[in-house]
Amino acid sequence: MSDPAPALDPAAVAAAAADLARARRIVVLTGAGISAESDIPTFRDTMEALWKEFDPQELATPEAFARDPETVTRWYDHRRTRCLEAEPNPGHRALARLERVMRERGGTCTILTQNVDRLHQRAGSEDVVELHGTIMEWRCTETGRRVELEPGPMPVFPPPSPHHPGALLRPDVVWFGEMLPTAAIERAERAMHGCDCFLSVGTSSVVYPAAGFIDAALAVGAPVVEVNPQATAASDRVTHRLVAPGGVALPRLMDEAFGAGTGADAGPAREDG
Ligand code: BV8
Repeated sequence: MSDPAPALDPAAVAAAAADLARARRIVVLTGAGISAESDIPTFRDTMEALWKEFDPQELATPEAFARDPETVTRWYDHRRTRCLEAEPNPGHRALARLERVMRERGGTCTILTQNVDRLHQRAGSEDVVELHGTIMEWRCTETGRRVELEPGPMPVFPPPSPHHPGALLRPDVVWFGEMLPTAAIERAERAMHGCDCFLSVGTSSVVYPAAGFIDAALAVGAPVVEVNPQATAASDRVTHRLVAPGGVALPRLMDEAFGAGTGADAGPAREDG
């Protein structure tokens, strides 16, 4: 178990909040850490008992799926049902509020998420780019057609595709070694135009091209706020570090930037917020 995060530094919160309050084109990169408080294990957490002997990076590849489609689809369906049982946490809700506050101010807040759990959307965020796809949709390996899934566990593994004889269903995620969806990259690049404040929340900042957006923000002179209880591969380059869980730091940051009560669950932001 990692050490408890130190208390949130008020000066760091104030400095980050000042940049956030001035911004009108906010981009937020999120990783598995923002869903940790929704009880969804991160990639670096020890895998749960059933899967502890598997390395996620080994399973999240086309090669693993080709070699052992049963094991890979069982792992993804297990994660899918975990995601369905999970609830958005105050960190997700604070980012949904941030999008609403920006809209009220004539600005934008775009989330570039590496996560596949759809908790941002369930928290109310609308401007979300799923860089690595979603575990909630699966597609035919032959036709690419997506299928609606039942909420409960799949009845058979690997699941046969209803769209093509002999084809299987695979999760609609981006595996290591696969290109990110062109539409997602294009949307992310459009969001980065004029970015004037970048948040990086709950990511170890080691997976590319997603982690590259941190340096893209720095390259256009946008302040970068990192929210993470641990140091990351980008910590020495960011502008502000809030060393705390996202569910603690993000509501605090929202309150500081836009007025108390705009944190995670408040109602419409106050005019002077
Ligand atoms: C690509 C979806 C072009 C699936 C994921 C060799 C061959 C091929 C490619 C490469 C190669 N070498 C490098 C690459 C590129 C590779 C890559 O970056 N590898 C890394 C490992 C070096 N990238 C790719 O392959 C990408 N495609 O490059 O295409 C190409 C094509 C062919 C050949 C060359 C190039 C595709 C990458 C996407 C992979 N799919 N997910 C699934 O979910 O199963 S990645 C997956 O892992 C996640 O989406 C995420 O991106 C990554 C895990 O990272 P994090 O989200 O950061 O999570 P992590 O557990 O690491 O960290 C959690 C953090 O949270 C920690 O910092 C922790 O402190 C913090 N935290 C914990 N609790 C909290 C918290 N923070 C806040 N609050 C808390 N409470």
